[in-house]
Amino acid sequence: MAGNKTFTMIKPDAVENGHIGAILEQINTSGFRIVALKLTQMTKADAEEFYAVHNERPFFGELVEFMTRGPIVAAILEKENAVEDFRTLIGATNPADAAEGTIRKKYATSIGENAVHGSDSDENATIEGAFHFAGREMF
Ligand code: RTP
Ligand code: MG
Repeated sequence: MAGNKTFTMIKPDAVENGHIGAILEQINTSGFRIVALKLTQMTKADAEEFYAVHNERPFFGELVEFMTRGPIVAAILEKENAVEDFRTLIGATNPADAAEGTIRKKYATSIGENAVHGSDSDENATIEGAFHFAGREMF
């Protein structure tokens, strides 16, 4: 079943701009089932751990600042081919390069503040889901 799940966050920019409802609607109508869902805020330590893979990158400090400045919506989603299909649904990291109709094209403001996260592998989907949710919060 791990191959059928992905993990997402609606990032602080999209929450601030009032896009939670529209983004969840697009996720649902695109065939993803919500397995786990909550509004939460990451601490600096949480964000540094979650994004540890990027800790040598020049944008790391900015990324941690951004991801901790307000609440996010964390969710686990289920669908066949979930990881790849969800990354198609959200579009390119930079909204300027994102395809028409994608979530980032519609709601992201910049390469850094790009509205949503999507896991990049089945393995990371499992790790990231477990980072945010206890077993009893997954349905
Ligand atoms: P994500 O992990 O959030 O789904 O995004 P992604 O795979 O498309 O992009 P990734 O390379 O994993 O980068 C993670 C997040 O870091 C921020 N970023 N800022 N200022 C910059 O040049 C820059 N590059 C990346 C973005 O928030 C990106 O989503
Ligand atoms: Mg990534």
